[in-house]
Amino acid sequence: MLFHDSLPLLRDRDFASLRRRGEDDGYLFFRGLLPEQDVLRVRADLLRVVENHGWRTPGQEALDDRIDLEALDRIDESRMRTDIGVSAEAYENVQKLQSFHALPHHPRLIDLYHGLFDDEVLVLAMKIARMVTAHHAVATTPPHQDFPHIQGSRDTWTCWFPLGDCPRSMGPLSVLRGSHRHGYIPVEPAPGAGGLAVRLCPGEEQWVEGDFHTGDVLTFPCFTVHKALPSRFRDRIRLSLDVRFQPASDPIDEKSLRPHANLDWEEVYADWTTDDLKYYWRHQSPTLATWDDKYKQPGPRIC
Ligand SMILES: O=C(O)CCC(=O)C(=O)O
Repeated sequence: MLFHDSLPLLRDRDFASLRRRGEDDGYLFFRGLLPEQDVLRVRADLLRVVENHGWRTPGQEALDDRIDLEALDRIDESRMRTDIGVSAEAYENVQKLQSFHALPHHPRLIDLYHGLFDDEVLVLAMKIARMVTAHHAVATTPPHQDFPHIQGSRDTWTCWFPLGDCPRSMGPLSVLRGSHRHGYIPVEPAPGAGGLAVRLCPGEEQWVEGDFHTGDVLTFPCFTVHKALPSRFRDRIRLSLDVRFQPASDPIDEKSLRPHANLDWEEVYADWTTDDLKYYWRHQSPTLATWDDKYKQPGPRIC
């Protein structure tokens, strides 16, 4: 089944219908929500990091996602961020990019979540870039829910978008339609980002997918089961962002206010040219939630 485009409803500012569709399907997909140039600027910045680490040919066209897999594959697993797809050092350099942190605050995204929540929006400070490669230690993201990993508000929505065209052959996300209605689903260990997979029951097969173009956005609540499709290309890097949004009045886990790397915020901010987004969440005085490890413990599922 292919994604249903909800951009016409957003253009009509019909948030009641968008909320209803989100409740029915467990996802919303928007064709061309973000301006291409804004997305491609971040793509170029990430590819520059990839180039600086020697995994591209120097002088390669700025937006070209082909990589030197042989060079990347020489990196020992212990130095890899296998949940991301490149080395920990490269990922730290991405986490320091102002453009990467700024894009999720795009007015079109804030407007969308403001309408969905009918509340002030809190963008979780922990923002994630995936730089998925065919490195030998990297596995395709398994079917999972975000709630065990993020916790905090049960009204958190994940926003996933590729930094460039990402047809199904390149391994974008796919969602299990209606799966959010089950609430929390017990997990088991699995290879791939997050290290946990939900236990699916026979018949839970309504996977929805699509070819993404630059600017397309997929969003879903934190109980929707989703996974990545496998990439057919060993010599290309799949670049995407996943960022979370919640009503500002809801509690948030403290981890979501930290960088998604072994860095503190001052290290992240070291080369930023403006201050407006530094510690922005402090102005919203978020309430802290209590983390519960039980959601990450493997458990049985009765089908
Ligand atoms: O991009 C991926 O492969 C994983 C992203 C994901 O699972 C998420 O956004 O929750």
